[in-house]
Amino acid sequence: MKRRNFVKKAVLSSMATIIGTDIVFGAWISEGYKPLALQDPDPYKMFNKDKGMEVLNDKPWNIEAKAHLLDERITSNKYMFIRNNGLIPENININNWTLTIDGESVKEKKTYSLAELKSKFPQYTYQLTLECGGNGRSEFDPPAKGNQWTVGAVSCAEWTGVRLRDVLEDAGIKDSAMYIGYHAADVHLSRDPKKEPISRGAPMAKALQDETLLAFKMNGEDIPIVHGYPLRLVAGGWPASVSGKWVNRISIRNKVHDGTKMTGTAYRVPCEPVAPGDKVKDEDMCIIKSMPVKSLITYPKSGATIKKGKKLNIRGHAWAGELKVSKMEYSIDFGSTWVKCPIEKPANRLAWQHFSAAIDFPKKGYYEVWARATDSRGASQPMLIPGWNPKGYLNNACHRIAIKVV
Ligand SMILES: Nc1nc2c(c(=O)[nH]1)N[C@H]1C(S)=C(S)[C@@H](COP(=O)(O)O)O[C@H]1N2
Ligand SMILES: [Mo]
Repeated sequence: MKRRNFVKKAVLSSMATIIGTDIVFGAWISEGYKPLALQDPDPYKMFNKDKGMEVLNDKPWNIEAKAHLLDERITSNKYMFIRNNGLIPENININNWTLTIDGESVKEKKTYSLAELKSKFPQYTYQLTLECGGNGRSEFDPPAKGNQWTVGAVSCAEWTGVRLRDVLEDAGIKDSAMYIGYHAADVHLSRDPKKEPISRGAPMAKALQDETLLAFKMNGEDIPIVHGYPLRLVAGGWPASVSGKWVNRISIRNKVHDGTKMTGTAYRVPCEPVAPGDKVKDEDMCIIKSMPVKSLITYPKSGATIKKGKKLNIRGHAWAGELKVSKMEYSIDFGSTWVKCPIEKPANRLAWQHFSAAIDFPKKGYYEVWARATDSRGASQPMLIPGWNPKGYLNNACHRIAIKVV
């Protein structure tokens, strides 16, 4: 008799994790069979997301929040956007997960287990703003290819881990070091094991900052699988693509990292402004570093109604990449006049900052509330769409909500 191929225990347990409960007769599932619950998965259940989130793509999974869902001071998993370039790794076993530090500019190639990372190095917790470089892409005209993010590809969660710097220094950094590049366990859409979905990085100066973490906790718990469990690089203030999920190797490079989505036009903008629709040569595209100043009105939801004579309380967050937000203003007359409103200090460097205001409206009718942040170097958000670029990155135009006074 032919022996049945049973699914491996690890596969079974990861299927059970995704389904969210034990598969009681799981041992009888034959290899290659996908339980129905996984054939047409409900992303909201699978990833524990709020039903108000918007699925932009399912292969790979890309899911965004709406402005009013981001009202919390610290973003919880339910409202955190998902940006995957490939397939989520399966069969994660934290007991044999390792992180290797290698590259041309490492003094001694070293491999650490998760337990070693946690016990050998001090742990730090920071609130860190992660915004996808393509957040706001949907507004560009002519349109740019890629996920049509509106405003919801941003989060600020609390991350706990060890400093990347401490680990790199433990392995030893040669004078020739210029850049770090991450490698991760996710799978290319083609399932070709030789291809990486994404392998980006950052200059040494960013890698060595206090707040650049190799994180294993998000909001005090294990990082959710889709957000990089069991180990994730978190580099707040830069395009979130630098924050590699499921990281298992970091290379200290003696040149700008040349991994997947580091080269060509990926995560790059024209070095000099171009006219909308212009073709730009690869060599005229520059890597995005710090994200620009931006803000979001998270309360009330656009479309809210208020009684004449009542003040409208608004609130939201503002962030400015590597910089601080030093001024916050709102306008109710389509940007012709602006009123300053209070902006709180960040919980730590690279955390978003909270603002609020109480607004009086002169008479009944339709209004828009526009919000505008200014960074510590004096750069403000543009009122409408900023410089067009071929891939639709860095749209930091003022956020607007509609209000009816009745
Ligand atoms: N390994 C890996 N890391 C990754 C990605 C990915 O596809 N694979 N996507 C990047 C991009 S483009 C973004 S915007 C953020 C999204 O993080 P989140 O899904 O946790 O919100 O992760 C980054 N890190
Ligand atoms: Mo991204």
